[in-house]
Amino acid sequence: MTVTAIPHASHWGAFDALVEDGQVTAVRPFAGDRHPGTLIDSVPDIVHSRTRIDRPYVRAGWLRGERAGAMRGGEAFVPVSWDEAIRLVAGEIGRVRQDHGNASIFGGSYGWASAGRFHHARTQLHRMLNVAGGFTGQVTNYSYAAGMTLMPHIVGTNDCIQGPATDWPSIIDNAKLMVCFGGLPLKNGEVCAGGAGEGQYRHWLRQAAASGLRIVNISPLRQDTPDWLGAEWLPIRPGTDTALMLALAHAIVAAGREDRAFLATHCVGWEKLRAYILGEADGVAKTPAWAAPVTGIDAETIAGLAAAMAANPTMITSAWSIQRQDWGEQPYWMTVALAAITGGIGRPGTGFTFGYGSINGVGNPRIDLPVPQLNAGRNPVGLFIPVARVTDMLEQPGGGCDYNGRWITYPDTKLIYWAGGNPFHHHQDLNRLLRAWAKAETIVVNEPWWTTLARHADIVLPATTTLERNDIGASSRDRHVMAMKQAVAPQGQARDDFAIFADIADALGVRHAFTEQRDESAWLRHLYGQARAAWTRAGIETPDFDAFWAAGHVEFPAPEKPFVLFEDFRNDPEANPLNTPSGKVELVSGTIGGFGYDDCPDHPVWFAPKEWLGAPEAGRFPLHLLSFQPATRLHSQLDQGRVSLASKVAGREPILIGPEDAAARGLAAGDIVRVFNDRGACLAGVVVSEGILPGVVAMATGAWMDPAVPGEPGSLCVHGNPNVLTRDEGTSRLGQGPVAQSCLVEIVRYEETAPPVRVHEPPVTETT
Ligand SMILES: Nc1nc2c(c(=O)[nH]1)N[C@H]1C(S)=C(S)[C@@H](COP(=O)(O)OP(=O)(O)OC[C@H]3O[C@@H](n4cnc5c(=O)[nH]c(N)nc54)[C@H](O)[C@@H]3O)O[C@H]1N2
Ligand SMILES: Nc1nc2c(c(=O)[nH]1)N[C@H]1C(S)=C(S)[C@@H](COP(=O)(O)OP(=O)(O)OC[C@H]3O[C@@H](n4cnc5c(=O)[nH]c(N)nc54)[C@H](O)[C@@H]3O)O[C@H]1N2
Ligand SMILES: [Mo]
Repeated sequence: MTVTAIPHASHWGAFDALVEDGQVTAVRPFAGDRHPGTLIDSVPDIVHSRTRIDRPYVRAGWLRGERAGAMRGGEAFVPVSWDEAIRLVAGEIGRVRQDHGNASIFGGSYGWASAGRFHHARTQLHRMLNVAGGFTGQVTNYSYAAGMTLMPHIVGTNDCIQGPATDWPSIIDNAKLMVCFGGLPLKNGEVCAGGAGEGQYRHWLRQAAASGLRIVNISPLRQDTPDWLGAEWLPIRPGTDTALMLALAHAIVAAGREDRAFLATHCVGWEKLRAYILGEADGVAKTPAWAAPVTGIDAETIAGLAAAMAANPTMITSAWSIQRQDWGEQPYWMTVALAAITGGIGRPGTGFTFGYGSINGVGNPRIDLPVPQLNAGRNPVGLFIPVARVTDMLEQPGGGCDYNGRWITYPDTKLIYWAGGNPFHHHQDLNRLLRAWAKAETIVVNEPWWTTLARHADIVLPATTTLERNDIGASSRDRHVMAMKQAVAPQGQARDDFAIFADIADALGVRHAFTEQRDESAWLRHLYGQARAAWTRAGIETPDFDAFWAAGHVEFPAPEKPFVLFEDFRNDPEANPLNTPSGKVELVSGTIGGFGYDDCPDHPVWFAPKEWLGAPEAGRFPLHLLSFQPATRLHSQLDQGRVSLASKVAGREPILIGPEDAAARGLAAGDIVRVFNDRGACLAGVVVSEGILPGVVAMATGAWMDPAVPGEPGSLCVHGNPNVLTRDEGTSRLGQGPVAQSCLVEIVRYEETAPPVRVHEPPVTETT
């Protein structure tokens, strides 16, 4: 049998798909990737899989007219033809916009979808709904909502989170110390949104290890830095980073080592923040001795680290995780303040950047060039909710929330359309979401797989995977633009999201507005051509589309000199002010103070989280649950692939627990446990680890939620999705970000016979 190698790319790396007899049988890492990851090994399993949706389906009860009020998830699905499915979906969009207005269509559809800049499901959905009159959308993201809402007020930009960061060569050449809140976990470098050509993160961590840079891993988990990095581990109680940062600041100020010149010339509000740190404002000096019982780190260690930070060029980085918790704005604001106090901002290799350890490509040297991008068009409705307020929106039509200085009124949602995201993975308190989900009359989902989301839809439309279509992969953090060539025919009756939406648009009379009369091939040329024009303007020579497609990729040249964030501002703050009201770093923000939010005042403060190990409820639920990013998949994607399946313990999602906490509960490695709190319960498989702070347990996100009784809120998730346990609340009225990491639980051995995990099998379907 002949084997053909087809170049392709994904969020988890670039590869050649090896195709035999119409099947992807294996993958081979992209030859240009010096540090390929292992998640690509799951690709053949997900393309050809029992979990694929073979044809369009409709929920049986929906066909009988059981709509608003129906609890989804437990009923059989009835197969329908594509023509019928398109007619039903277009009919519902038409009916809802006519009877209730376009704002009653919720099309936020948050999620990563697949790599590829044209067939990006969420963008395609937004384009279709926009030409159909608009929809209620979502702003910010689950990754760093609190941070991205805060930073423009503080430093005038989000570049320190999502833009070009002070690069690794600059850190390695100039910093002597790197202080990492949330560590630099190797696992998170396995992915890069949009499709990267190289595992850059692994490369730069190796370079940092070889350079002798002193790295401090401040995290409840030792594994948040790989052993070979030689980092020091400071185990911290979850949710207390702000207290530690305040104490570091106190020790530096008490020693008279703060960078007074920088604080005077480049910052506003230092006096007020200083008074708070010293306790002049509230009578509580934020000393290392004060922070010790809060953080679990002894005062001497804190003072020692503060002295090292004052004496050495220091890069401070905070993982995105530390703001996905109660008052998540505070640790981020305090990170900036600490970098201002140590004076490193805008100097080579020092200062701060968020998320060096959060995703592949942060700090990867790259000339700032645009990548091909599909435009979603303009939303005539213009209504949005902060991304994580989706359950609130469904629960309280006409209600609303504060968000970043404005009031957001929730619409009366009748129709939900999701393509390219998985709220039954990503959202917190999934039992509450399941109840609120019943408010909708119709829920439409495009999905390649029978995910927990697809199982909770009314109309399910089978989408192709990237291997079944042509696309262009690219990320703003990588120097490659990758051809993603079709490797196999669409599986079953699956269709591209673009084709599905083109037909829905057709039924609504707006086909040309949606397609602009281009097919896939014309779109790829068009998007590449637009980006190439920008590259040419920037003086970068690149091949034309045909040459790019034939070669399989384009690689941009590396920049000639290291990039330093805020360098121009540092050198001349008058000539290069920040885009803040003062033009400076706002240690105190008059704008935020003006909002009058008691949960996000005008300067960084320590607030005890609502759920943490220092709280009284810690009696009933004495363990802090971290639900971090999975090493073996991307969120819920690839869960049915070999890499994720191999990591399960007794078929369940693993939970890390320390030896003392395990012994206290009579637990051993390999046991199945019930993890629970008042919000829900799931099963998990025990992994005993020395490298976890006592009182803390950790489970990755993304195991497909598998309720023992589908459709019943509160039913035990037999597979191990931690979001049946997490709390659904905003970080504060400023950012309204999710707070998944602030979560207490208890664990007991599961004594009964554990029900089988069924979510990786198709649900019950009726025959026509
Ligand atoms: N407890 C807890 N929860 C968390 C987090 C946490 O740390 N803890 N992290 C949060 C974060 S940071 C994020 S970003 C979110 C991630 O949440 P999501 O981005 O929603 O997670 P994914 O599993 O990537 O979901 C993408 C969905 O798109 C589908 N899909 C893929 N390709 C296509 C396609 O071509 N067409 C269509 N129609 N569908 C496609 C996939 O099958 C999958 O169901 O999770 C959040 N949730
Ligand atoms: N392999 C893989 N990589 C991924 C993803 C994936 O799904 N799979 N998802 C990607 C996405 S969308 C995102 S947003 C990023 C997220 O990037 P991050 O948010 O940085 O990732 P997490 O793994 O949630 O958290 C990093 C570490 O922070 C630690 N931590 C948690 N709470 C605290 C705390 O209160 N204090 C301190 N000091 N440490 C704490 C945890 O031990 C955890 O391992 O990851 C990306 N990378
Ligand atoms: Mo994320």
